[in-house]
Parts: sequence; structure tokens; C-alpha cells
Amino acid sequence: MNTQTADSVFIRACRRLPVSHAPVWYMRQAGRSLPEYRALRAGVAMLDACANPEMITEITLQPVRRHGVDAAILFSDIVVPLRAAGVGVEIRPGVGPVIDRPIRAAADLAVLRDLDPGDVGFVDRAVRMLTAELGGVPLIGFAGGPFTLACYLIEGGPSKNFDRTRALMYGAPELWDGLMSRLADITTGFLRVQAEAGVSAVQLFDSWAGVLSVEDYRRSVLPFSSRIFAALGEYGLPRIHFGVGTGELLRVLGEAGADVVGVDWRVPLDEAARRVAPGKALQGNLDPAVLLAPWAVIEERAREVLRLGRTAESHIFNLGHGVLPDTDPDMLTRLTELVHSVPARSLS
Ligand code: 1CP
Repeated sequence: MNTQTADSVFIRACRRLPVSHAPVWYMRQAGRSLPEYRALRAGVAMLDACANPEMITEITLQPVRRHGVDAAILFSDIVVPLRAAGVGVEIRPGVGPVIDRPIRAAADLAVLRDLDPGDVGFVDRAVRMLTAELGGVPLIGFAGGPFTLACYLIEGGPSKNFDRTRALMYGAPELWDGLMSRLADITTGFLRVQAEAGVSAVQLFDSWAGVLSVEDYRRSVLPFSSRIFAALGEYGLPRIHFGVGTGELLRVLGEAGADVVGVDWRVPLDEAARRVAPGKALQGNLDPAVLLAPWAVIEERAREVLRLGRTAESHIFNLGHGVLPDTDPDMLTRLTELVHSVPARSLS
């Protein structure tokens, strides 16, 4: 546990302890909405930036300096541990991750070897530099959830509904389990490196899990995500679990073992609080597209998210998915100030 950040508003809210205001950070707060990010990244490939400790550190700090958010999130990508474990992958500008040789048969699994901590030494160094710089501001480590990583590995790149992935899951359960088991180990290894280097919390982004039914999620994904959260239990760090379009899955996502369940914008937080079993904090859930509307609309919608957040045992303000690249960063700064100005239920 990082003792410097234990009393921060973000960590307290993750633990469902009283806070003066809801903590706020934004998924994808580091990235293309910031001119200082675009300047630093000019001419540098995404995965090269993700392997450079100085760049990781600077990009992670940019939104903390600019917006005064209550947590930093490590600048990296969900495919970083896959590349480190031997997968041929690049991130194409404007597209996303593209895999050289998609996994479609048992023989393809051989490309996925175990992750050795030395494979991601740059992340260890960046986290140590960051925690020294951040002082009392918590650093969130993260990894992709096993379903979402499997989506990229099987499809070979971004996809709308992940049809091939679901087909393989239904039609080749042994191959599916073998793949998910390796991905769970790689993800656990990647998060262990971050936990040991000093992150204050971790988030598992199983962004695309919402394409599954509850039954299929329970059978084919939950055992692997549960394994990851259970392995991280020894560090005593708050664990956050997030996916998009997971309204029907909120209860079962909570069962995987995280302390905080992330909610996208489709389900109001009072309804999400009813769906998730007791004992969890909620994180979310302003529609990122609201940030493209005039300020008066942003303010009204954000106040509504905060109001509904009070029905949860604890609430961390965030967007329902990542910041859109066209977002005016000044709106994010203003939104951060607004969230900080609204007293939390416990003190109001
Ligand atoms: O050149 C660029 O700027 C590339 C854009 C970019 C960035 C800034 C990508 C490519 N990844 C990232 C960083 C990143 N990725 C972060 C940074 C930390 C922060 O939040 O500030 C995080 C948390 C991620 C995680 C990630 N990558 C997810 C899960 C979160 C989510 O948004 O659902 C996913 C699905 C990816 C894959 C990915 N990487 C990049 C893109 C454009 C995509 C999505 C592609 C698709 O639509 O399938």
C-alpha cells in the first residue's frame, strides 16, 4: 500500500470512507485532447512512447497539472504487455491496435509466452518516477481485461461486435480457455509489476465485455477476471473494474472481486447501485459526448451524475468511457472544479 496516498479523497472513496467531495479523474485524460500531449508525441509511435519511462512520466503528469484531477492514470495501452510477451502488434494512428498474426487455432497460442517482469522494466521505472513526483496524488495502474485482449488477438484489430471472438468462444471452448488463461497470467503479471513499483490503485479495462450475455460472461470470462482480482488481493490496493455497455452485466462484474465498479453512461447511477451487490463503490458516468455540448449542458448533466452518485455507497466521478479527442480541455478543467465544489452527501 502507498501510505502517502492512503488518505487522499480518491483512495478514501474507493474504500467507501467519508469524503468532502466526490473525487474526479477521467478515463483517457492523458491523450489527444491535450495540445501538450500532441506536441510531445509528434513523430513518436504510440508503442515507442509507451516504452519510454520519461515520456510515460511526462504524459501521465500533464492532465494532473492542467486539470487538478484527484488521480493520475499511467500512460500506457492495453496491448503493451502483449507486445512485451512476444506478440507482433502496433497501434496505427486513427485505427488502434493491429495484430500481425491473429489467434485462430491452438498452434497460434505459442506466440503468447509468460510475461517476465524484466519485459516491462520501463513501466516499473516510470511508476517509480511518477510516485516520487505525484506525492499525495494517487497513481492508477491498469491493464486490459482478458476478454478485451482476446478480442484484439482474435479479430486482429478493432471490430464492431467481435463476431469472430464470440464464435471462437462458443465453438472452441478448450482453445478459448487456454487463451484466456494465458491472458489472465499476463495481465496479472503486468499488474503485479505496477503494484510492486507503487501504484495506489488498479483498473481492469474489460471494455468490450458488454457484447456478451450474462450467462456467457459468467461461464467464459468471469473465472479469469476473478483470478486476476484475487491474485492482486495481496497488495491491499483498491481494484476497479470497467466495461462499456455492461448494463446487464453490472451485478456479475461486481462478483469478479473488484472494490469499485465502473458504469458507462447508459445506466443511471441510482439504477447501477441497485444492480451491483452491496459493498462496492461506483465510478462514472457522464457521457463523454456531453463534453462537446455548451457548458450549461455539461454543468446540468454533471450535477445530475453527482446527485445520483449519492445513492451509491460511494462515488468516484468519471466519464462513462474515455475522453473524446475533440474535447476542449478547458471544459475538463471547469468540470473538475465543478465536481470539487459540490459537497459529498456525508458532509452536506
Ligand atoms: O496516437 C495516439 O494518441 C493513440 C491513441 C491512444 C492513446 C492515447 C491509444 C490507441 N491508446 C492510448 C492510451 C491509453 N489506452 C490509455 C491512457 C491512459 C489514460 O486513460 O489517460 C488507456 C487507459 C488505454 C486503454 C485502452 N486501449 C483501452 C481500454 C480503455 C477504453 O478506452 O476502452 C482500449 C480498448 C485500448 C485499445 C486502443 N488503443 C488505442 C486505441 C485508439 C484503442 C481503441 C481501438 C478500438 O476502438 O478498438
